[in-house]
Amino acid sequence: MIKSTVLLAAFVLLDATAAQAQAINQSQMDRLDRDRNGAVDRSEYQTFMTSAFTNLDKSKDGALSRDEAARILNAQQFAATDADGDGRITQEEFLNRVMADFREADRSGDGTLR
Ligand SMILES: [Ca+2]
Ligand SMILES: [Ca+2]
Ligand SMILES: [Ca+2]
Repeated sequence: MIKSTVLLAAFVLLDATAAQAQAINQSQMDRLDRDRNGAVDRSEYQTFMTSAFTNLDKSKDGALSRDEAARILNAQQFAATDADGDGRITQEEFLNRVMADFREADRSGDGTLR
């Protein structure tokens, strides 16, 4: 199904159980699919990721430090997501990255994951 590291990590973050860390299962897809039409569209995905960002930003300064991001990103992923290289991941940088993941996962290019 979805092979995105960041997406998987966000689920881990929100659910924090070993079993859920292994794979994205159907119930997790259902949590993303808010209107229950059987597909996850861009806005549903973005809503989910925005709340994941908010949960990660413990200091509430609008950006993720390396420590805050450590639960979902390794050093390499952090560097790839921190587009301007200032050592902080802003919400914009985070969403740019995860929406790129969405486009990659959306092989059919119809704007939904199903
Ligand atoms: Ca939907
Ligand atoms: Ca922060
Ligand atoms: Ca940055």
